Amino acid sequence: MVLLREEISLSRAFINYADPKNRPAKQVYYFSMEFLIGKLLHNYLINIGIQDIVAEGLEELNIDLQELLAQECDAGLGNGGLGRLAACFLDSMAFLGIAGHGNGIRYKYGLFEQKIVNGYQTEVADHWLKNGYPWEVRKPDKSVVIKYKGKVRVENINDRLVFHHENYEPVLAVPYDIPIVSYENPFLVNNLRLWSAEPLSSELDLALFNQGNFTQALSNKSEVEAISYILYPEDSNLAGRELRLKQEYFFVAAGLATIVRNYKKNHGSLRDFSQGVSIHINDTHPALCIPELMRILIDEEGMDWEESWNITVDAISYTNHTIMPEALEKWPLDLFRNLLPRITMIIEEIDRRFKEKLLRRFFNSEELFRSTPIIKEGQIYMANLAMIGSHSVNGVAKLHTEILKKHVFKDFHRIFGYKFTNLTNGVNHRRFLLTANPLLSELITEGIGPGWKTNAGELAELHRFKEDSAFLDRLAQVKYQNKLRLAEIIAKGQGIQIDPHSLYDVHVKRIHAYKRQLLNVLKVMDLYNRLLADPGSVQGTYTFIFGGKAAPGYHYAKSIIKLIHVIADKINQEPRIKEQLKVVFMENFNVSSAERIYPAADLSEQISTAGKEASGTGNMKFMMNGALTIGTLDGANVEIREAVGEDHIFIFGLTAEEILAHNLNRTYRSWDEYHANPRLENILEQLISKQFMENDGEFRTVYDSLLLYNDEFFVLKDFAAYMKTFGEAADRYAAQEQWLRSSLHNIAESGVFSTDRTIREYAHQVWRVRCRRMD
Ligand code: 26W
Repeated sequence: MVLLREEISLSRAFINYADPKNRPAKQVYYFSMEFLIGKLLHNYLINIGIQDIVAEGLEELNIDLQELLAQECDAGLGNGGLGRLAACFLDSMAFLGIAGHGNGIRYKYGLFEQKIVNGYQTEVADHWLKNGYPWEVRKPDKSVVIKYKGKVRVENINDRLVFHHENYEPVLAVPYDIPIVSYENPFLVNNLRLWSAEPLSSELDLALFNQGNFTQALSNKSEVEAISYILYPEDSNLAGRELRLKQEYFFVAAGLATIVRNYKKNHGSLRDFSQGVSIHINDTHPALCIPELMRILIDEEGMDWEESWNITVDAISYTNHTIMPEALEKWPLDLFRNLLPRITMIIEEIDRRFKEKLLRRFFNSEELFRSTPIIKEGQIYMANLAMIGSHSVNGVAKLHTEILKKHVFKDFHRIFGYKFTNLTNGVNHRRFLLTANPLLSELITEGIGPGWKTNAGELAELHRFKEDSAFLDRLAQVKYQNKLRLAEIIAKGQGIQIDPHSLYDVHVKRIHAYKRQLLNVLKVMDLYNRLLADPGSVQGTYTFIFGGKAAPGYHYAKSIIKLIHVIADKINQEPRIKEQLKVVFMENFNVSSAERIYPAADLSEQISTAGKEASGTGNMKFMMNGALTIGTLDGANVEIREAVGEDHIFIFGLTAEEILAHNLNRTYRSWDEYHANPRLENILEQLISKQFMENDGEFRTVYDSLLLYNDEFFVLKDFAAYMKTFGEAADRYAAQEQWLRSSLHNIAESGVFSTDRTIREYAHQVWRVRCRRMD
């Protein structure tokens, strides 16, 4: 602690950085196109340790802290898992005393707000800055000029090629800084720097205005501002648009310019750059860090290629977050060359040198030449660039990393085997447990003391209470209170009464075919059919809670949302079963609503097609809040099962290997499943029947995806196993004490899924930086 205070004051005085003992700590920069930070005030109060004092003070003024907290807007500068992970990482870096900073884009409009109209998703722009944002500080003096388009003129000066970028279109990148406050260490404040695009000079526009060229003046301005206008809402689909590429270069070039400027100020030269700086690229969206750093080192610093390349590779590390082929970024070479002429030259040279080396080492391996180059058939493959230009590549869960090594990047694994590591994701347990679930946090602290807040591994001490029925009772009480709170929110928001004694079966995440919300819907339909046919056939009461946004252009996902609503209406209004089943769709699922939903869940739905979900992090948030998981052997579910043991999780379905084998040998025929299971046959016919669905034919595409197009995501194949396992979960829930024991067991084992653990691993294995706390 004292050390940190000293460092802060040191940085203000004159320091001789040549003296190794005065070297500032290694800086880590986390480049991400998305930071889904949610609200910050509560987080700040808890981290600084003043929540109670502030609450008391406000009370004297007749202000309720909770009401005040609700006023803050939810900063939704991200789509889902990748963006939320980045936000959790910032928090853990600050907590661990790493000088780690975020670098991203200050989108004027964040992720759209979802409004449900007659069961359909509609999108409303998220104007989160409309009342100003209290946590940001604009730093105009730290602005950077970004250069697009134009031409590169090459000159030979004393046998050295010198590159001049001319006639470019300049854009001003203006930074806004948001403080990231460390938990229980107010002296350590890291920075999230978000860049906003502005026209370079307002006089320029004024000149055009004065010439009477109003539209052009305005269009220049809006063309420039468009760069930081909106977050692309596709969560796993490539939108190959020029604007997105502009965005990617924008925050990369602005961020690197600042980093290099600071480094030079402190160290003079860039020779040891990679010893003082780590640059992490969150998926391939910031992969232009590689050619941009090369450009700076070569064109601006006059270094030669080899030295620049060594520094670049040594400084940069890359995380892959998806294996979905449609999410792997590629760009047309022509588009690239036109927008970023010098960067394209550098990528071409990286590619040429890479191929040359490949030829020397693997001269007779054709597959390698086919799969690994950066430029192929007129396209630039960003993952290949990231793989070649960084010293470390990691997947986000064990299974995911294995799939990368064995399949997606199999050929790269042959070449760069030493670069691959696995770093399983985590979540910030201080946000998703300590802050989001105060009742459970109090109970835990009463039981095992407060140490778990700074060392999540200590949650394991909760095992002591597994035979303590008084403690289990209190755990049940806490869950009940949280369920009651959610029931009130639902009653108020949508007028649906749900029973807080029912099993809350929760499926919240982005809506996507591979995440298989449809499988869950088929389950609900089956329970409904069975109950109607034979009222005694299903025991227990259930509330099925769905939530999540569909990408605006993703029609299939949007039909799933509508389908959930149609089923909900049918079930919630059916007098014969409405006491036993309820279906709710939570509108506009975001970080803030997530914080209310996880604490109230009993059963966590993690049912993606095995091999498709890189990790998942919702699964971890549910677990920490005492929900049991029903899921496939996919992503981090595999590791959750390892942690809790198979008795405390409900696993079903095909494995990733089995799915792979089916796809390879074409052995799956969805019609077989349909014919083999009369219940399934019935449900599928209901999907397209007039008497069940008000709009005839509306769900024909869903039906066709399952039968005509052979069910790409194995929904029908896994249906029977899912129903059986759901039945087991329901039985366990009926045996309350057993359920509670499993719930406690899940909480106790969740410590390993704190991002404090994940970030320690990144620090040691990837960034080679010390954590100043507990290292
Ligand atoms: C080019 C469009 C695009 C946009 C976003 C492609 C891909 C993405 C992300 C990589 C998608 C994403 O958020 N992936 C999720 O990352 C989480 C954090 O690692 C994982 O937990 C999820 O399993 C993974 O789907």
